[in-house]
Amino acid sequence: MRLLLVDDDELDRMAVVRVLQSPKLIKDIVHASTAVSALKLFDEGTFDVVLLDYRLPDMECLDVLNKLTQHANKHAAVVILTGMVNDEAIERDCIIAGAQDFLLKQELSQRHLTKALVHAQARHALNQQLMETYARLKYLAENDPMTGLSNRHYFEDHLRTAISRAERFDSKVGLLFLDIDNFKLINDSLGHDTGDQILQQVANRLLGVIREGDIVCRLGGDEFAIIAHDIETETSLATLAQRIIDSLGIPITLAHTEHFISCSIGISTYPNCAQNAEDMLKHADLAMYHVKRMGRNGFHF
Ligand code: GH3
Repeated sequence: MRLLLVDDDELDRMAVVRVLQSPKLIKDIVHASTAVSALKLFDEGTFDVVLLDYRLPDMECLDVLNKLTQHANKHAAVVILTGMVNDEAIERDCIIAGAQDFLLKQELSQRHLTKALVHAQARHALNQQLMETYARLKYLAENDPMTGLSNRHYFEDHLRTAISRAERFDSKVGLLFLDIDNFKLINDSLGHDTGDQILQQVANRLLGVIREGDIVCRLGGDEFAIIAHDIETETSLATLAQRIIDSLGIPITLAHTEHFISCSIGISTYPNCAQNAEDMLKHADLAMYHVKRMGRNGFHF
């Protein structure tokens, strides 16, 4: 175990070192007397546990704790040490901010501290696993596994949120509903695997034409949707639709063979054509079918 011991009081640091004389547990103890030097050491090295004094001269404990626990690529269990009389509110705040334990300096014994460090490390490892599992499940719940785009579930949530935000800020939201033309023929003539690869290429091209912050989703099958935020005029959506048509008009090359595709796009806007997510989707869907009836490869409001 490699430990970063952060305390501005040298005598207190020495007391901890005396308590931790179990050489099997602690491989290395690195000392820091300020928050700034501790954070620098944390940036530069790898630690299993940080033992952090609650009162430091240069930074609030919770701020240091947040920086340690939210560090982009470093993970260590953090245990708070305090010389104050037990304060449950502070203890609770530290645990919520990610500390694994909160220990009173007056109560430190070798057995107590050793046990606390081992438990903190184990709890921290378990939390890491839970967080990774949560992130993986969230990704699977919100994304389409084949294209990596957001899925229908995410799309519906996001569209509702975008409309609420537009209502609050008096702005406009655009929705483009896109269906690839005659995709069944592609599958039937070239096989499902080639169809899948074409869908992946379509996803990449759509990601390549949208503005930063806008969202592309695969609703299912050969249907995609784009949510455009803060649109100024409907003309900007027509420009986006034409950019998509032009981008998908460039042949898709797979295994040295060019495949030609086109798409039909229906467009709706909030608040002009619809007042809620369901009606927006319905309106865009109807507009898309109008394009299909008119001969495909185009867009309609
Ligand atoms: P239209 O222009 O009228 O829309 O004709 P279409 O052939 O595209 O008709 P439709 O949209 O109904 O067909 C969608 C096809 O997409 C049918 C289905 O076999 C295919 N499909 C759905 N999901 C997938 C998938 O995940 N991979 C592949 N390769 N094909 C899929």
